[in-house]
Amino acid sequence: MTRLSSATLASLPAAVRRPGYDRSKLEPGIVHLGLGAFARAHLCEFTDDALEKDFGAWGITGASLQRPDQRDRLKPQDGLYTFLKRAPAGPELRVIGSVLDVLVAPENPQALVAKLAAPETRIVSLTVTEKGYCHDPATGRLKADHPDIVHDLANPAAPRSAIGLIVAGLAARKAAGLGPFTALCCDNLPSNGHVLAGLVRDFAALRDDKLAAWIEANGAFPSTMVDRIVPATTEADIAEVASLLGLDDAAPVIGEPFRQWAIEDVFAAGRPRWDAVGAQMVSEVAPFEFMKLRMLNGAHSSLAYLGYLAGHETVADASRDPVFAHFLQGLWGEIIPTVPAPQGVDLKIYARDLLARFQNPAIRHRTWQIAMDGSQKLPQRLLGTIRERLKAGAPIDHLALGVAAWMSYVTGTDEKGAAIDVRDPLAAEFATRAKAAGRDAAALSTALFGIGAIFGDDLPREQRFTQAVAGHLGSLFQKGAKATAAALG
Ligand code: CS2
Repeated sequence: MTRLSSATLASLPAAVRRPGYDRSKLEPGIVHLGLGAFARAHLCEFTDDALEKDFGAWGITGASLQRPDQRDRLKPQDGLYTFLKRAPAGPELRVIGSVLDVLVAPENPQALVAKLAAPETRIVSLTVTEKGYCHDPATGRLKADHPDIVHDLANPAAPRSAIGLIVAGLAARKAAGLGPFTALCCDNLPSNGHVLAGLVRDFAALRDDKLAAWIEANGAFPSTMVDRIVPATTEADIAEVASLLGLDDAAPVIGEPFRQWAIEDVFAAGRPRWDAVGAQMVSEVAPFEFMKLRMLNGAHSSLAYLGYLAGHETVADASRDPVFAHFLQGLWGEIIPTVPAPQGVDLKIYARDLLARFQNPAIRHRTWQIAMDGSQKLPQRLLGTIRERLKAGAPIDHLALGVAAWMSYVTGTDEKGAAIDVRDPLAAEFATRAKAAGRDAAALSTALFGIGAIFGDDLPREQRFTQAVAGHLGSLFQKGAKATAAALG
């Protein structure tokens, strides 16, 4: 079958939406670090919409920080790819045109730094996942001993971390007498703009105090809240898109219809009209972040660990299981009092809508995918909420079960005794601690609470918390995830 590309765009079936602007006139303005499925289903779609509404020089140059696959798939398609929106009523297709080019950082880091330093680059956005920030998840501060940071300090002109690249780009702009670009963090971190600004500042200060001061005075790091459920694309998705398009597309992305983007409107050198196509430009992102990280991601992670242990392959399967649907209600009951509602939002309705999104049977989001990198996710998804509930003397049973399920999961053995493929930067550390503790809930929970990068030094001293988690973990080992969740009532 013929491949999707600029040349074949005209042969798409009429029902497939395509870029509503003259793509041959599109000039680059954004560099996106970490051009994975999420960015292509979120920022790139918003940008495609904004270009259609108000055309400008906002084409995207993607950069892969690790592997060449994305570039190899997208180049032959001139950057074009399909977004398959899976609504419960049936699929909708559109071809997105906002990505102009893809660079692969490890192949030529200097070329990427040059692109970051180019006068036309006005925004550098990022989706590099939580672990891509080389920070300590419990404190949000740079890990100066992280291997990538050590490498980048020794090789400032050929960095491999997102932080090293941003600082190299800003340093080159300063040297050339240019202003900075806006660094736009689109990862699920709390106060993500402030966290990124702090990491960039810390790294720059390790290189050169004057550079750090220039960034401090001139840089722009808006915080954002991003939301869309985007499961990894499968071979079956690729085959389905080909049959619907009548063309081969090696790089489609799949997502739910819902999307949300709240952005702090502090840009150094302009931005696309994302506000004209549904993004919310706000003066304070924090309420949106708390709502989304605690209610959506906190529930997602808890359900992923419990669901995986109980044998559910997807979030839709787990959340359609009445025991876990009931668990989610209890969990949201504990989370909601810690969330300041963004203006005009009813958090009970938000929770009701979340359940419907999780239960969307057309989205096959694997519990295993969400279970990944728990060490980087737990602090902002569950542990902040738990700290506040402890301080208020409020119940934490459901939240503690989420943490206990994570502990059971990272032992690497499921309820049937089968091995779990635990993916986490701290996976080796978990394995060592789990091996020493065996299936002794008290010993295992104590061993895992000792990982300060996750729990800080305060939570291991909170007995109400540690006992609740150890109790749940014992029950998970003895009775399994479903019976333990059911027993919460
Ligand atoms: C998920 C998120 O993989 C995960 O950890 O919780 O990717 C989630 O689907 C998105 O944040 C939704 O916006």
